[in-house]
Amino acid sequence: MRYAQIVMGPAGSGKSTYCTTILQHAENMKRTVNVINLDPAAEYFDYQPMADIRELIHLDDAMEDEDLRFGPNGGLVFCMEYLLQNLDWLEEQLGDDDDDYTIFDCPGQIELYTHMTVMKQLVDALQQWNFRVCGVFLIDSQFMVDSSKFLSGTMAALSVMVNLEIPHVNVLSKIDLLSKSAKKQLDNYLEPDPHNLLGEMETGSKWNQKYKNLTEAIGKLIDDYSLVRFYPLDIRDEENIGDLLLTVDNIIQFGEDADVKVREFEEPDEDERRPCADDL
Ligand SMILES: Nc1nc2c(ncn2[C@@H]2O[C@H](COP(=O)(O)OP(=O)(O)OP(=O)(O)O)[C@@H](O)[C@H]2O)c(=O)[nH]1
Ligand SMILES: [Mg+2]
Repeated sequence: MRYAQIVMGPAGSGKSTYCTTILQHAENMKRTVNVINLDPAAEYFDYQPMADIRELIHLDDAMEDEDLRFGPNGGLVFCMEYLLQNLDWLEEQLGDDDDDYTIFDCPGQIELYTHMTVMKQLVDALQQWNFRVCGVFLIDSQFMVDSSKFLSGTMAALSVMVNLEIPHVNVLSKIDLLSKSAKKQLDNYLEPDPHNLLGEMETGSKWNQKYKNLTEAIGKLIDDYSLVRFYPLDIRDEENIGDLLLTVDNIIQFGEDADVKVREFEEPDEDERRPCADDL
């Protein structure tokens, strides 16, 4: 069995930083994790990628081509479709190790995940190559500290979950940037009670008053089916990073199939044996 995380989220939500953070944490634990950059428009990231889509196609190739002349958004979609047409490239980059663990740093274009089929096709290919895949969807926690934004973030996460149909973890990134009061407010949303949240919204805008019933129905749906949960991530907190990695590992059952490692050691010779209480 092989293991993979697909790291998704809106532009600038912290995907590449998450990959670097998990990679460093794994290295500290003497664990081998690889990161593959799948963002054809990436300009900067801190990790050393095992493979980089820009060697196959770069966003500029799609934008500067005389025949294609894509803008940045269409160009990005084109690049991802190009990747799907050249999956043998990715398969070769991944090699044929067993029990390997790969993190895919994906582009920040939300429609790739919410309703297009590109990522779903990528996931299908990975599954065919024997990967157990977990989706990791990042949302910047700074946008999640009021009820209406929380609900819209939840709906975005939900549409990704429904579109990809894989085990899924939602992460609230950049917790270190929140003020003390914002952090407190965020606590209300980590184990959200939609009724409380909706109570907060009632005094809101005209829009909220008009669509109160709709919002209430959405909140109830999310609550009734326990559909969406968020894990906060503070990249300065090693314990927090370890807990999140453990959550994802459990979801993809990483390590469950591994053989038990038995360390062989020799019994010390009689004369080398240290005296113990029984000898006295
Ligand atoms: N303080 C802080 N800054 C962060 C964190 N995560 C990301 N950032 C910053 O937010 C910016 C965007 O982070 P990236 O990791 O590049 O985000 P991304 O989702 O990969 O962005 P795109 O690939 O452009 O969509 C960078 O300036 C990061 O340094 C975090 O947890 N804490
Ligand atoms: Mg990035």
